[in-house]
Amino acid sequence: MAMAGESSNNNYGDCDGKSHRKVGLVYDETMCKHDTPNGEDHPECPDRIRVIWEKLQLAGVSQRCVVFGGSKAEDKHLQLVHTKDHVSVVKSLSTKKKDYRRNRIASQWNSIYLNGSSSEAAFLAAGSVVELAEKVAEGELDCGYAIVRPPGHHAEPDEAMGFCLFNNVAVAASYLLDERPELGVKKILIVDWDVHHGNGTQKMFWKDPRVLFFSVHRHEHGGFYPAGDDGDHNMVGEGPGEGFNINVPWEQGRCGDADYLAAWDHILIPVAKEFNPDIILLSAGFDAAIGDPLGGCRVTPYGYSVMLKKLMEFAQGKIVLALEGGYNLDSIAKSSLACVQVLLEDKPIQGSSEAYPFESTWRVIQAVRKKLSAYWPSLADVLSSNLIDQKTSTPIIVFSSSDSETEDYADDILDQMSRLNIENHHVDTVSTSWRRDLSKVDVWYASFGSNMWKPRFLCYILGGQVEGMKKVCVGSMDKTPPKQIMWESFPHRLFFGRESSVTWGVGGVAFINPLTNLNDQTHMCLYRITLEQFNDVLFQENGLKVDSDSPLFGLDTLQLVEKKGSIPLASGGWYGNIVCLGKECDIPILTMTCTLSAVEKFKSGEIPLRPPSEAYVNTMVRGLVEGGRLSEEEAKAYIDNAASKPL
Ligand code: Q9C
Ligand code: ZN
Repeated sequence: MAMAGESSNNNYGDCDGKSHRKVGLVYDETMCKHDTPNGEDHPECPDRIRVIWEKLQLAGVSQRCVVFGGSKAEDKHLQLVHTKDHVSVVKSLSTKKKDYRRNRIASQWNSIYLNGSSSEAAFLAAGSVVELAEKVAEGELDCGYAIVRPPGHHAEPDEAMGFCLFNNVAVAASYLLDERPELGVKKILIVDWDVHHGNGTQKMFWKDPRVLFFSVHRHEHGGFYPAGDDGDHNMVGEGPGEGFNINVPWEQGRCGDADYLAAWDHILIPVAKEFNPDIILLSAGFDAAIGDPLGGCRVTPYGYSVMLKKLMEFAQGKIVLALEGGYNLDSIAKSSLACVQVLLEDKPIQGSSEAYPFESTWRVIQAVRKKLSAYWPSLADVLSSNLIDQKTSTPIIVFSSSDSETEDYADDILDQMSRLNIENHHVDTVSTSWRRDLSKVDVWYASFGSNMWKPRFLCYILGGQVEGMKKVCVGSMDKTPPKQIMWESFPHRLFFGRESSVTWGVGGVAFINPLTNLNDQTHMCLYRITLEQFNDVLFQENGLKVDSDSPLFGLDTLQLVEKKGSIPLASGGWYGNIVCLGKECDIPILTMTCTLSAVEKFKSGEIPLRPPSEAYVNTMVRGLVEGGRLSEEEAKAYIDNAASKPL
């Protein structure tokens, strides 16, 4: 454990001959004990904080800071933003003797794993940010960086989410405002530059004008994690908090320094001047960093250093960074070092950025300014056309990530299935009557292709379009998101066949052999949806309208498939074979693949096997990595293996 005494130097401005600010760092090895229960790899891994700490030590900067070990948050402080229930559920995790009890709790939350040390780490993470914020607010320190995990900004009042158990930054903000009025902190600016939207923090201060929450995140019209509308720029807060919530939702990935700095210069900095915060808390995730496996953005250490420098102009430089996400170990270590050098006011970090923001970036910035100008006069001016003409255009997308492997067949199917009355847009009582029955039955839809990537699958439910897709999905009639998501492996052979598809261009698409083989293992992401939604997925996979007056797969067929294992569908097509892989919680697990006779043709060479295109591989790898199933390396090897073995 790092102890305060480890700080080799408490005499600021003389020992090393340079004057610098009094910077606090929190690092505590105990927070490394929070890990997956079964030793599986996960992007939010213990090494994240270790590599940051080691980098700061090797660079000789931690020795110039005041270092603290973590301290545990008090229940009553956690309860300033969380429910009593949530605090006690997290506390109880450590006393559970069996992993399965914790697994059950974890499975009720979105993207959470738990082990026997998760609770301790969560209390330490929150408590450490509280302690550091207190010391900065008191003036004992000028600023600081809490290198903590688990992260916090997705955690909501009553639930853990997105690798986060307690909302560390929100707890610290409420602590200063509600528990330490004598410190005079009346206005707090929370900046969240993690690549994901800080949904939890937003919710906690939604009606609170004392906290200005600013989040810049990859949003993709609600397709990027955490999916939905919460991160939209129209979400400005409510009641007395109206105007004190600012979202800058990127429409695309690949955003880098130029995009982020444009958001700083044209939104955050002018608003911060007007708001004039007493202290800044920074939800410092580094998953928008170049090289991050989840973020897909391109911020450099230099970019982070400039963003931070600009924030240090406010609140007399009182700023507290708390680590949130960031999953490329090298990127987060370098970005963290750049930030601590800025906190220490060392000489500016060297670097350069790409020249211009994306066209979509200017569009987003203009929309945010327009919406927020009602509350912040400094945003009212229209940006000059000279400025917004400076842009990088987005390359034309030449493939679609639609998983519709039947797409080239779609025209044939449309003919065959004219009985589905696909041109008819009206929804009458006949066409919806089957929906009522099927909406009451749950199934697991098991995906092994690009649908493993959740945002891509969600397009079939919520409607919309994610990176790489040519067309917008209409979504299901019932837009309830999957009730549960889980990963499992099945003893089936994954393989790739066909010359090309409209979706992915040249290269094969994924199938599994409907027959089991205990030597094989296919990773699948299971989405718990209704049978009605499953039909809407089938319709969309087959290029059909969702307002059909009969289901493709009804209760009778469900019964049949549970008995027989697999049945071909009337739709024909490449994915017209529904296979039942078993049951989970007494709910049937269904997937779609080719028929057995097609497998025979693949075996004989009558239909050629083909490796998948790069774009298709990337989407599958992304699904496996973001889902926490495999590391990037493992995912690539897994796909590569399936694509290169003979059948
Ligand atoms: N199929 C932070 O960066 N992805 N959290 C889950 C599920 C969750 C990220 C994908 C990403 C959470 C703090
Ligand atoms: Zn994140």
